[in-house]
Amino acid sequence: MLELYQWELSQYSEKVRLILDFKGLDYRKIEVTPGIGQVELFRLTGQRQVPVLKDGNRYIVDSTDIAKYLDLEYPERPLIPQDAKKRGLTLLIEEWADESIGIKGRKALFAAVSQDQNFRKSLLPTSTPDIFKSLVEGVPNDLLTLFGIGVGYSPEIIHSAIASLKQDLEALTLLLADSPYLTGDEPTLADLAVAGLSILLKFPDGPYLDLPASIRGKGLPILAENPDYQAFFNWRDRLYAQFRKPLITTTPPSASAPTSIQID
Ligand SMILES: N[C@@H](CCC(=O)N[C@@H](CS)C(=O)NCC(=O)O)C(=O)O
Repeated sequence: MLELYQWELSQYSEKVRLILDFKGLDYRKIEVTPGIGQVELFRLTGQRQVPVLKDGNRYIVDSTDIAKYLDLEYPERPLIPQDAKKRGLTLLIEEWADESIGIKGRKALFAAVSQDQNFRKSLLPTSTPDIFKSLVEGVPNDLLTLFGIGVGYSPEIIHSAIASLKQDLEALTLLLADSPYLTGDEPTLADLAVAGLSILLKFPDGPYLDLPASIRGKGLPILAENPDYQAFFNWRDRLYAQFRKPLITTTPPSASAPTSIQID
């Protein structure tokens, strides 16, 4: 069976999970322990980032390379269209999504947890003892790094990331105004990349992530609850309902629930 070395809260891992579900491929998740687990990952693959896909004795690193590998090896339900214009657009949007919402999403999540102590608390894994959850409520924002949430971004960096995410969401909403998918009438890698990478802007409403149910549908209010971008998030909900496999059990947390939260 395919194996995915991942973090549950990683947006690049989510992009690959969505692609695997779209293709109807079964896989086993291997939650990499930040730090020590990444040393092992480095030993196996020569780098320390997730996601990594293991197929037989092959390790494929990087969400884009994984997508291309899967399309080549498992051509059923193609991700990249043949038509030249659509193919070009798909590749362009996929690359853009990695570099824009993928990266800026971390900053939006950092801003969200900085503004909302309950959100911060609910991001902790379900297995965290209540006493520790209460402590986290009182933690000053600049100590968030200790919990692996964000890397201490400055207010200017956050402000500029949010301004540019607003433009991204406006652009995506416009692209989806008169077609069901980003490049036309059929779903492609462009849709799966954009939808999967956008989880940190607003977590999906449904039972898709092995994280506390209280974070479902939550995000930075200025993006997640902004009526201007509602059509985008509705589109994403539809895409998830169509293609993403819900978790079999969500509560109580399964044994594979992540034991730490790391998004960077
Ligand atoms: N270009 C990579 C980006 C992957 C990435 O940024 N992964 C993050 C988690 S979301 C990571 O592993 N960070 C840990 C590190 O850089 O040490 C991809 O598309 O897969």
